[in-house]
Amino acid sequence: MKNTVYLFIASIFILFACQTPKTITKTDSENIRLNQLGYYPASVKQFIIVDMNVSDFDIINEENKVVFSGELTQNGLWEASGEEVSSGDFTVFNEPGKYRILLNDSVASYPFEIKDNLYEEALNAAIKSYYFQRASMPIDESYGGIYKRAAGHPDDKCLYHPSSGKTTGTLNSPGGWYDAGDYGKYIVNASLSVGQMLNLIEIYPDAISDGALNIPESGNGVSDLWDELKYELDWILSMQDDDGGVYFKLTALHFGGFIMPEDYNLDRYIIGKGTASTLNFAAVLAQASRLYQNIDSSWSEKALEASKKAWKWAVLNTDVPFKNPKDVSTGEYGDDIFSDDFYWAATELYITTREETYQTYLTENPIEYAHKLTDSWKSFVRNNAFHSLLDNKNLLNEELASSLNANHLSLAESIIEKIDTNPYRIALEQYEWGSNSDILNQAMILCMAHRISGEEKYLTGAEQINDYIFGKNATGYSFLTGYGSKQVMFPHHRPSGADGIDMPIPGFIAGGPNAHKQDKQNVTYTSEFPAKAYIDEQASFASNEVCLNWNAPAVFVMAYLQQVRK
Ligand code: G3I
Ligand code: 9MR
Repeated sequence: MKNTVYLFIASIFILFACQTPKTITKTDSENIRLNQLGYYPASVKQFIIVDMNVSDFDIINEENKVVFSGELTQNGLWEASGEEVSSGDFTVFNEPGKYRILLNDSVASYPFEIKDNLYEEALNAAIKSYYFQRASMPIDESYGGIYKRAAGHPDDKCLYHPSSGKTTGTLNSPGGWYDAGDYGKYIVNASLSVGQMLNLIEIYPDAISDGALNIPESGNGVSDLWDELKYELDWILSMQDDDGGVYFKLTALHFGGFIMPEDYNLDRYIIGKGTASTLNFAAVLAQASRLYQNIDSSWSEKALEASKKAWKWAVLNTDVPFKNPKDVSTGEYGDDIFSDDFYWAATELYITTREETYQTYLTENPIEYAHKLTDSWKSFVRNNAFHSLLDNKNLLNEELASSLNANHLSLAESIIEKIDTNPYRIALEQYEWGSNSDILNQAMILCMAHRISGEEKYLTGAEQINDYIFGKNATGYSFLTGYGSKQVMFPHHRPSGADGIDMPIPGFIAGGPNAHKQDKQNVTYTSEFPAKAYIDEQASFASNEVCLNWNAPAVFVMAYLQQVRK
């Protein structure tokens, strides 16, 4: 029996090897949507065909010879994109190499690879994008190459805006990362994003080695990811008032022009102080405190003290939302529900201190186990908490541990069900500002489900979703700058726009399709469909900006896949 199978495989191989190469009349077809980086040998390998009447496909190698053939499945109309969709699957073909998909003997896709270590470079770039966002220090040529630049924003004498509660003096609050395409620094978004990546290093402390990123700290004996996160954590730590409350943001009064950081000419202010910023600060510093204990014990102690002090402030100030004052128009990151922020802070404080009062808080104040889409800086804090708890189940009472486990798997199951019924084999039907982060957060949830259950279907789901980011989507773009065949060239990112270099700085996830098109006065969208409401123009801040909290889940998902697939 075994011999017959071998014979069969060998004859197919010979059949393919003897054929004459195909004559391709059209390459880089926009109608074939695939992961433009490719697939790990062991991965699910799917692609999408839109608006073409075809029933089968071939995979061709670099000599244009067919190495695999398969049938397409008709998936029907996708209302979000207005396309007739079919899909192909060549999961069983796992021979490393460079290939294209071929339709009708003549129409070929962008090239892709089947290989080990598929995401290594893209992952490193996605982390290094944070280095390029560093405030208050130059990007030297030895680390930044052509993207070298002078230091911007010393932020050593920031003025207090009255909304901070202070009217005199200045705050020294240097360093940290710029939030996005703008040069602001915002505590809630910083904390959420660092928290998501701390979730990664709690699971895989060695995911990124020392030296992998070529940053100034490379070679110091500490993982470059840990070093990069510490640059932001030190800034976060500087934003606490003496009474324990944490300022909301450090920005100018308004967004400035598309100029380099070093040319920035607006006064920088410390603005607001509220419950969300204080609790998110408490959470991420408690989380970091336990993880950095062996790296810098005195910093770790300081971080925990600051975290506890912040918690105390929040307990006395349970409902202080932040709203932009009349004279301020930089990012608002509005939120007026704090139960999830309390839950995240209590979670991290409990895991780090093991003090029972925090676990009691969690048990007495349960929150819905859900993934609430959009605005992850406010909606995903709960998931950060769940992920930390799932990774420290041994510290929890049995009831809490088992309900979290069951709830996570049923959340993951609901995502899988959506994938199975969606023509693109993804789980997102709603396209809002930063939709790419919604989709990556869904993939992150599936990675966590795989981690706690070991079930392959969750990993498959995470890969199906992640393929979307690299081109299996209704726009055909690969959304990580510098990667893929159809690249984002004009992100709404001030340094990329102002540096005079054609290629944008690599490693940034663009916001993605946004049905609400809040920037439609600045740009002309070409489609009415939500999943196509994206435009690669610098002016499109609502679909083509970059942002800390959009890169963070990309880092988690790619690093997770690298760990389990490579
Ligand atoms: O969800 C509602 C939807 O129900 C409603 O129909 C629609 C109508 O316009 O609005 C939707 O809400 C939008 C929300 O994003 C959804 O995510 C808001 O209009 C929109 O204003 C809001 O945009 C936020 C944007 O800042 C403007 O405040 C983005 O979420 C947020 O990610 C973005 O964050 C900015 C920072 O402020 C500054 N730094 C860059 C960063 C990224 O763009
Ligand atoms: O450039 C700003 C971007 O960094 C912000 O995230 C975005 C959020 O509202 O706003 C952009 O600034 C725009 C402003 O909001 C409206 N007028 C056009 C500005 C961009 O040119």
